[in-house]
Amino acid sequence: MKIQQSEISDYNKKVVSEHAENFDFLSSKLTKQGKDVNSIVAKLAEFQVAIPSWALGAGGTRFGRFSFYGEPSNLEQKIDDIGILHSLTQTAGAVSLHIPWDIPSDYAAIKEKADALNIKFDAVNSNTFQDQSDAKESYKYGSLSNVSKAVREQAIQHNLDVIKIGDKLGSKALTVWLADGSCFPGQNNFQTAFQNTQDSLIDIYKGLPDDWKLLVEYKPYEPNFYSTVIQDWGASLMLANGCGDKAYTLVDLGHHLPNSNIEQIVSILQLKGKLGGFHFNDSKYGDDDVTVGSIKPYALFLIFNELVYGMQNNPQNPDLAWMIDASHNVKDPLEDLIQSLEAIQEAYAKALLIDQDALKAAQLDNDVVKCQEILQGAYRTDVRPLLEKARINVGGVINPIGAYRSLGIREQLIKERGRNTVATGL
Ligand code: PSV
Ligand code: MN
Repeated sequence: MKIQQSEISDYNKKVVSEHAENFDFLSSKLTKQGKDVNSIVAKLAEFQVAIPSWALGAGGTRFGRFSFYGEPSNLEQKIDDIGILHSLTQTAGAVSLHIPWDIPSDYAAIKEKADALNIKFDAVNSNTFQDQSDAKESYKYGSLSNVSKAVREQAIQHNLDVIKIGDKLGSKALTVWLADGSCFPGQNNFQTAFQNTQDSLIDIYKGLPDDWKLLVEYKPYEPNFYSTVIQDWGASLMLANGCGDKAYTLVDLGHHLPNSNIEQIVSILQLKGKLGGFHFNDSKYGDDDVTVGSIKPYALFLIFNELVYGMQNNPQNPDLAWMIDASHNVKDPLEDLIQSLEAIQEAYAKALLIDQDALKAAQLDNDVVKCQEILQGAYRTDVRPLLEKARINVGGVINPIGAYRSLGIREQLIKERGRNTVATGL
């Protein structure tokens, strides 16, 4: 199904007067503070976040999975779902594929569909954390780090195949996340596992087209519970540096031990020109993968403060691959993704409100109280009218969740696809 532009404008007509009132009030307040409202709105409209092809169905846990009715059951339908998200929000203009879950059967057709919906193919993700039914070797004891050369070769070849698939679609980055590690002390030799991983990544890197990036994701635990080979940003950065200029660290918000200072990590990586990608989600305890901004919105804002600073001051760091990497066991996946997109935009808008010159002056004066006032002044501003304006300007809806419900989109998807469809993914 496809949302018609007329449905969007009809919906907007119903809520535009309330929006206009709120926007005018905020805009005049911000203008008095010396802010360039139009430029903030334009930046919000430009900011696009990739939707992972595995987040369009309901997630699950190791205890069970309760599917959500009308889930997409093939890649075409997944792209349709992202088209719905993009029509409403105008901020979901990309898809990130996970291979082999989402190998296109007809490349030209899938490209044509994505083009028609204005969706680009962002980073492609390899999967060496599950065994495939036709695989010769098993990843039970690791993939790129495995003590067996045959297993490592199979995993390297899989990554090279993923690059080929992405290349046909216009992707420009490969994201590697390894589940490799150990569950018990003594199970692995840390040095051997790390060196094997570095050597394997170098082999993959050799097959990377010139205009591609290799993004190395880290994670401290799970599914291995004693150690992971790429446990943190330091390990990822060492491996990226060991590969070369086109390799970068990828930060996933959920891949840190509780209370890690993620804003400091992204800041220093940008200073070194080595932050390549970003996976958004939120968590309370571990890699919980819940809706972005649902638990720690202030932490997300502080991270965006550093990202905005880096985008403005670190030309040595390339543009980032932004992606939502969340899962939702009890919500409509599309509604959940809309909430995540909104939370990302909100944190970005608030970070754009920070007066960076005033903050720098307060830092130079060691005026700690003023520094906090500047940050929290921006954080406490209700920026939603700016997001609404950004969406209106580029053909989106004022209130995406409101429109999704009033247009009865899930009901239409159930009618088209049936109740018992199940999406590929975890
Ligand atoms: C692993 O937890 C991860 O964050 C990686 O990005 C994977 O590719 C993704 O989740 C999906 O399993
Ligand atoms: Mn991730």
